[in-house]
Amino acid sequence: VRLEADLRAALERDEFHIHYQPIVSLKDSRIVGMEALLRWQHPHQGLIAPSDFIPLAEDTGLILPMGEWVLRTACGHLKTWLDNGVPPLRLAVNISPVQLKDPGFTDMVTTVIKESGIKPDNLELEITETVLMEQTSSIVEVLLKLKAFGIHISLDDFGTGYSSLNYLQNLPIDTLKIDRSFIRKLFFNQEQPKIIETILTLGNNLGMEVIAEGIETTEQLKKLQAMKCRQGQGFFFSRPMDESAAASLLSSFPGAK
Ligand code: G
Ligand code: G
Ligand code: MN
Ligand code: NA
Repeated sequence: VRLEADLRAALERDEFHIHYQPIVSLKDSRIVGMEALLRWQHPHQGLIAPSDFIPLAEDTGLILPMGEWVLRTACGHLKTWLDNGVPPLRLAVNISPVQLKDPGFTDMVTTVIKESGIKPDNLELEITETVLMEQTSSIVEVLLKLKAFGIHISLDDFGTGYSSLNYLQNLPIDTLKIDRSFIRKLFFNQEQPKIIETILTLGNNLGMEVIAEGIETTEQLKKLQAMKCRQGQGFFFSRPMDESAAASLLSSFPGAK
């Protein structure tokens, strides 16, 4: 209960921060995007990870103002980077299923984009498979509207949920993010690379971009390059960093697509 009260106050007290992790081209390590990752600097408990407060935020509905804050703040950061001459890159923002089900979601997103002055093409919303399982017509409608507005949609943690090939075909998904558990197990046995290859083929055949998450070693990178995986993310390239570190990395690094 204490945490819930703290969570309510956190937005007003400016205790939330966004960290950024680069998404890179595996061919040449150029930065093609940045994923926004929420952090809570609690006054007494220190840094609290999203997995420790997002479920509570979802249960209490606080995820709505919190998610709007994340989107607005991250779009503002992106605008500043672009205004400072950083080559075009895509901002990836995680979206909770609770947000997707909120009737005001589409309007909120389009308003924030217009107000922050970025192009919809510069924004990718990351959703998880579980939300698609429900396949409610309202969620399909929301995704189609966002797509029509020019926003990209990616499927996060791909392969861990109850993937249905049906929704991949019916929904406007632009990008599959292969869950990091597959990359971690890459050399555990002979089947693992085949699973990743199959996801790559699936994505390619459906005209989707595929991002390998959780790349931590040169060996993993080399293997993924050999499999013709084009994009990746992980501690091997960079850990998530605060906005000022992200801004200086971007200005020293030719990004682009
Ligand atoms: O950054 P970290 O590994 O702690 O993230 C843990 C989980 O929290 C990940 O699944 C990530 O997608 C999720 N997450 C991070 N930031 C946000 C956010 O702004 N909104 C939502 N809904 N989830 C987030
Ligand atoms: O579920 P989602 O993909 O949004 O989760 C993002 C989380 O994954 C972030 O909290 C980030 O810290 C974490 N992460 C990013 N790269 C790596 C990595 O190479 N290894 C591990 N173990 N975690 C990572
Ligand atoms: Mn994510
Ligand atoms: Na993921």
